[in-house]
Amino acid sequence: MPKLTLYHAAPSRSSIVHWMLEELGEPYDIHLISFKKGENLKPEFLAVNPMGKLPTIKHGDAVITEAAAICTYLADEFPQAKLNVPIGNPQRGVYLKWLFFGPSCVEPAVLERAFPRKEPARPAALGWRDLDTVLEIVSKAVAKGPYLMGEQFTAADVTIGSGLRFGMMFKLIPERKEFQDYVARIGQRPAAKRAQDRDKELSAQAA
Ligand SMILES: N[C@@H](CCC(=O)N[C@@H](CS)C(=O)NCC(=O)O)C(=O)O
Repeated sequence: MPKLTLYHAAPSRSSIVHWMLEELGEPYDIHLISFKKGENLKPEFLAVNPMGKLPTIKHGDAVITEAAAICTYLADEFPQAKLNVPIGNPQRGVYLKWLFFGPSCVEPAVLERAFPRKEPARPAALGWRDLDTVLEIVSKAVAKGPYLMGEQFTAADVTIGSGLRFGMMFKLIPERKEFQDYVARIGQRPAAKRAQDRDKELSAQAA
């Protein structure tokens, strides 16, 4: 079986993929990258990911970057973990919508609020419209529960859930009750706890 390697720094967006790998239950290696030492911008790592960004994974000879793409890839590549909604299932479109909604709408809307422009752009010109609209849509989706796709926990919960968790932690997303309940619910999953505990250790070691 091709080897799976996560290029990782804790805590960072690669923690999203760390959790996803724990959910998968497949063997994987962690290759730590120190931002402090600038290892992500050294030639050895830029040869793997020219963006110099984490998360990055290697699966055999394939390099995959972008957290949501990695989670989508892993869920499809290891369907036995039941973290995807497979092609042919009528719910697949909604599942993909949530996987894209994180990096296309939630993250840019949050960062735009955190780092406002001098000249506000027209909401219609922005793919994510505005943060209030985005948060309202996510609130309604997570309030139903238990998961975004209903009873099935999927890769979309790993990406959207991580975004909400980190967003609230850094006070970039308001602590609405429906977000808190959802993040607490998915944070109870054994895989989430394993990834978070290991990340705490890794972060303490790196400090
Ligand atoms: N669009 C990327 C963003 C990845 C990203 O910005 N990662 C940060 C860590 S949280 C990083 O690698 N920063 C290092 C740098 O830009 O030098 C994704 O969603 O995976």
